[in-house]
Amino acid sequence: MDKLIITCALTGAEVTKAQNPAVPYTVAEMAQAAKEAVDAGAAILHIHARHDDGRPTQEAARYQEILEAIKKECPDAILQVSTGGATGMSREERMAPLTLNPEMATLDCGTLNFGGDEIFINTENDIIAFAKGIQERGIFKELECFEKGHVDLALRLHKKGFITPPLHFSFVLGVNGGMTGEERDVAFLRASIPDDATYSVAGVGRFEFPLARWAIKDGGHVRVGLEDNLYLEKGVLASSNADLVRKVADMARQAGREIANPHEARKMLGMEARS
Ligand code: KMH
Ligand code: ZN
Repeated sequence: MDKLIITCALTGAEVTKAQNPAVPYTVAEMAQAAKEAVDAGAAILHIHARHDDGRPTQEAARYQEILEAIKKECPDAILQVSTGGATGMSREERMAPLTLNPEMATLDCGTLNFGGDEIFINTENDIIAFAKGIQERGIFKELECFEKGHVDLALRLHKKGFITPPLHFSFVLGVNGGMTGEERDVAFLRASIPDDATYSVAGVGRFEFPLARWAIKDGGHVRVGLEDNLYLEKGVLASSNADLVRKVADMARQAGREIANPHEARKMLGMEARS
């Protein structure tokens, strides 16, 4: 079986230090969390920007500071910027980090309820605009799908030529408003993508490790991190992003799967070499 690609979602836009003091906000905290996560086995870092007080931002200048600081600590890691940002942000605002030409970016493939009154809006035209902005810069995309309709829409836009291969999906399951992260859910999604597509799972909250275990066995890849889950186990807060990465890396090794380094991950995903 292929080696396991671990992505670490370092901070997200929603979780706070009040919930877990290890959630990084500042540039220095992001860089340190990134280094620890990579040392623990992460090949890809999923990056949101926050202000020092924790407010999420998509400002290119802030992303630039973060990307530079992370690159200094982990020059080989694959840096994946979020174009999801936070709910309520405009399309233009969310696209700003693409101007920095990162190696990888998320492409969110549909709208969903996001708890309370929040709606994470990704209309068909939004998705087409994001896909264009990502692809015309030669950025590698990860197709973020929070439920089956998102997979279907991504495949429809692929058929129409708006989303070009290689197709690499991320099944983000367990959001309050999206699909849950039971085994039957991920099996259904996995069976819905083309045979030559790759995928990673990101289980939110209590779904993080059961989904990881499933994907490790199935030959998929895994995302963990404080954006998705604050706990190492029930009632025990993770003391760092690296804690979560280490746990999934140990699970993989115990199951006989080796961990991919960033170089191997690029090859496995079909990422083009960029100068
Ligand atoms: N923060 C969520 C509203 C992504 O990074 O592309 C969206 C999100 C998805 O986290
Ligand atoms: Zn995200």
